[in-house]
Amino acid sequence: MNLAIRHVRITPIAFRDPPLLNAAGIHEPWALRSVIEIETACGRVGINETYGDQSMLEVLARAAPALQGLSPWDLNVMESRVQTLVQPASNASEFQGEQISLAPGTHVSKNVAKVVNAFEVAMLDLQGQLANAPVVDLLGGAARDTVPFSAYLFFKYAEHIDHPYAADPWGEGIQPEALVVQACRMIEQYGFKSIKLKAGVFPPEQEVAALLALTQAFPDAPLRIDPNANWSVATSLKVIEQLRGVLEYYEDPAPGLDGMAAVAYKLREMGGVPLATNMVVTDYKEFAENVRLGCPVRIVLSDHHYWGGLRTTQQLARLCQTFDMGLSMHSNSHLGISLIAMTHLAASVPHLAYACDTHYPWQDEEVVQGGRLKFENGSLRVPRGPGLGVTIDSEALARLHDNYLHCGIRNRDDLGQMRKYDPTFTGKQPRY
Ligand code: GKR
Ligand code: MG
Repeated sequence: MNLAIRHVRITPIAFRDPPLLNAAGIHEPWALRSVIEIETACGRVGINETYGDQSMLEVLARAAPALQGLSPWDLNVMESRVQTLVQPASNASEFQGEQISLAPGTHVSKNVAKVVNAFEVAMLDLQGQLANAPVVDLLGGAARDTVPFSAYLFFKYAEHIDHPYAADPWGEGIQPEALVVQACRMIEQYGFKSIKLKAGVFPPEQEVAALLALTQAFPDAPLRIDPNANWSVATSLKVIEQLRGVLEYYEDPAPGLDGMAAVAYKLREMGGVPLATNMVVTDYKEFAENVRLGCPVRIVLSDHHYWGGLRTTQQLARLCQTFDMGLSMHSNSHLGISLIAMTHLAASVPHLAYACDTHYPWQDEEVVQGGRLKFENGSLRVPRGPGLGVTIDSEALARLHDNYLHCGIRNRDDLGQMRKYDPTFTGKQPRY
């Protein structure tokens, strides 16, 4: 069997995404991803899913030759070749575009990590097929058979301003009662046990009211709120005063590690809730800085798509354990290949103690054979088949690629989309 890698296919796709509101603006009607297929000379194919913005597609194309001739087992060689081909340019600007970055998926300095992940997961999928073992076993075996996810609620409009297709079934979600209805619907459909509210959109009083309504409706559900750093330190402290005893963790209230530290030090005096982040501890350098400051952030919301893959996220878990910090998972709009990779990874990390984020309920399309993945009681069962345990539905891939070709979007732009609704919207942070 000739296992040398011969072809790398990178297919950009677009799928319907509802008008979800956040600190940067609003989701566009189409979310972008890319599907990676790595094929060996003997015809085996390993797959993965990652970001689909133009800059990511360019960097993936630049790095693809790194895989030529490698065996699926050559992860370390792949990583060093990718490093050589994709070093971030020293004069590269911090963020691409003017909007605030809600996840470091757009951060130039994450290019190497993002590409290593893109190839690593597909190579692990190949390894699993060859060893006839699920990816979770290649990662040391399952610490749990099912992985819990949380109900990820958003303030939202009923329809996109550009009306590219029929309105989604979730309706408008602005007032606290509507958020409770949204939670009921999501929990009924998926069985989630924890709830996260994406905030930083409306005046904090309105968002606090929504959270209090949720805690009344679901008194046993662990709750989180995430304004994506759109609150000042003073506002963050005022909000937590009103949410005393309500939150499981407080996610990215204030901007920057300094802002988070200022909030954390005050919270400690109040014997308070831990801070979690996917914005200020996003790589090992930032992890070290957090430690130097005495760990103001107590929970890292990891994401293998920009941390550099499944194995490095396992190492991150060890570090978190060493410093007595918690670990969970962040998400962006995604489909089933990403979800299943998250599931294998989360199952392999004994230290993971919180339900992971997922945007999955907000999507209704799929690219894997068999269609939408099924949650049981808010959790996904870790597949026991070889590799990732999912394969590509080639008709669906062609359809989603056709969406990409026709949707007219090439980079995620929540700010630009929001300006269609409100031309004066600045997206300046922190807004409140
Ligand atoms: O999808 O609008 C969104 C989220 O705000 C996303 O971009 C964030 O990266 O979910 C993310 C978070 O937890 O910050
Ligand atoms: Mg977050």
